Amino acid sequence: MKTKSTSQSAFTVRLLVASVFCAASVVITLLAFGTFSAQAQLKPQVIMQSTDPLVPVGFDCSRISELGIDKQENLRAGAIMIACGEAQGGTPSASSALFEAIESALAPLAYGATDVDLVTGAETSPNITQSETFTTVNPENANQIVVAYNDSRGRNVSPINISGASVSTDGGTTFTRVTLPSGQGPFSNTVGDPVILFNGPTDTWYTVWLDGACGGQGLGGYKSTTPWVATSWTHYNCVHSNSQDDRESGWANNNPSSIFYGRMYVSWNDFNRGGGLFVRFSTDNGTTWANERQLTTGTPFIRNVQITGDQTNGDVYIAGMDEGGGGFPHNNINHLYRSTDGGNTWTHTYNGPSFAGPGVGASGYFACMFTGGTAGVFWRHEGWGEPAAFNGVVSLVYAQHGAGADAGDVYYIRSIDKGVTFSAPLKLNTDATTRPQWQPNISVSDAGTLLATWYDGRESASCTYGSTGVPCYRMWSRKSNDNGATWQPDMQFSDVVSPLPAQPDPGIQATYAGDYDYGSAVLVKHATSWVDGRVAIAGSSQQDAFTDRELVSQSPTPTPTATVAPSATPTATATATATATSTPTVTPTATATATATPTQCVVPNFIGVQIRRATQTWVAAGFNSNNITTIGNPGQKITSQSLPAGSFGNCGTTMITVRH
Ligand SMILES: [Ca+2]
Ligand SMILES: [Ca+2]
Ligand SMILES: [Ca+2]
Repeated sequence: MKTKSTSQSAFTVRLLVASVFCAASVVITLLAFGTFSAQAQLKPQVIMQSTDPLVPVGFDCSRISELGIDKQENLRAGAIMIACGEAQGGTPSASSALFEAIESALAPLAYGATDVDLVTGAETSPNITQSETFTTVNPENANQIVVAYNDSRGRNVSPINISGASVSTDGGTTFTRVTLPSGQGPFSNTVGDPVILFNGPTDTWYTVWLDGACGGQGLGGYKSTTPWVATSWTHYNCVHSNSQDDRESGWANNNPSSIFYGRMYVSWNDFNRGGGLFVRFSTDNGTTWANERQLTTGTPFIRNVQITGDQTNGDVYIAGMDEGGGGFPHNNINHLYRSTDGGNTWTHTYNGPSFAGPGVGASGYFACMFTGGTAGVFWRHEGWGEPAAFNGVVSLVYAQHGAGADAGDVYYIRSIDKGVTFSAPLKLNTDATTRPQWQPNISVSDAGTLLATWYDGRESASCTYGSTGVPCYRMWSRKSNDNGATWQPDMQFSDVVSPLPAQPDPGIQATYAGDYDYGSAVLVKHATSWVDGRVAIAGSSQQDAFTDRELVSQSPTPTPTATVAPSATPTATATATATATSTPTVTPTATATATATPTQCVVPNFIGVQIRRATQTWVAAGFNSNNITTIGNPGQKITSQSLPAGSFGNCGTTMITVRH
């Protein structure tokens, strides 16, 4: 309670200040009044006083461009932009407080199961914003899932804490937001930008955040072997100490048969070094992080989009994006960097073609997907997606501007030569509308299935910031059962069409709705999370992080089958909620083969068989020796297989993964 009242009074002060200084969240004093134009008179030149832990006293606002503060996507940079008068904080919807219930359509048996709200426990306005997710499943126990996200619950506590996590121990059916007795999360003195990794050799979960204890805005965080126990999280040695790190990502090698087993990688942009793209890795299960490599100079600026790796061979990939100087409109270029030696050396393998970035306008550097909110535009998004890699095949999803007034479509490109050349882009959303699709993520399972998921406005005609009465978007997905060679139809993933949430926290950038969602997968399931506006507070739609999962074995067809998790309300087909959109159809890529009558083989039993005998068992059943992946050491016995014994599959193309 003490924390709560402190927080509320701090917010009251802030409101008063904001009314004088136009959304500044700190007390500011102007220097050199004479140099300001009439329009800029309210913008401070130097921050003389600050009660905000995110805004350093003495910060020279004229250094914003030099330090790339305007290009950084983290919440501290956002607070400095607000304090310098270059951006605004959030506000609730200005729309009527009349609450209109969102009509929640019955969840069709499309992709996924029942959505889960990750934000359990009380929410206290205005610090109620949760979004920007990173989801990791324990590869050794798929019942354990941890989602890390930005959580403004502790925006006004001391030390600050804008980082959150929710944990499931029942395979994703339920989640609990990890909360200390104080009412805050366990990640004190961190300011978001979530990464959550599982380190196999030590069975330890590592969060990586922008960490105040690592030089002010460096990289570090907390670790735990029992992530559902809030008090179990302890601070570990910093990944990198710095004051201007931004937009980190992470990946862990969890293949016990790899010579790089247990290695963890963290990539980021360092704005004290020109915005260059860097990567560090730990060879001792997170004890030390001394190995650093520089991938770009920062000229041109290449955003660290996300890092991933190939669990079959240990190769590591970083997707980057050249954002063409930002603003709107602007062009993007996808880049890819690869290491085949455990992070020691890196190759710039791909410099793609230029394409138009998604959005409808910009607030400063960042393009946004919608109009509305205090900045005039909302939901900043540059087109960032996520890479995935398996068996030497590299997948990448991203968003680009659609035709005419269509603010965004999501695309998939595929490389079969470890990221050197890519296929022609495949538009994943097959709708015939001009509605926006944006902010995609993708994961590959250890069985070679891919799940791409994105925000999709095809089921609405318009979106209104914060309005509970205007359904706006739903998560849609598309699955590939053959590592991206062919794709199943695009279908709904989340269960309702969500309103466009507001961002009511005045200490967080007004245009913020989460900058990314990192999906991931293990042998048996894909898991991914998103920001959802279906839960209203004080009559306004606001941001909650939600999650769902798709079983690798789940039938991708809308017809219920025995492999679909039982549902209390099975509906017939995905067309149950369809409006005028076209019926989803399978869109095979040019590489798809069209064998009319494929030869069928019977999947053998692997359970109890030694890893070293796996390939010969597979080949003896008639399958292709190239299409089996083993996880484990040669002498270990197999305990699980991605396809059930006795099932049928095409002898030439069926892929299987078996693990100890
Ligand atoms: Ca579109
Ligand atoms: Ca769902
Ligand atoms: Ca919330």
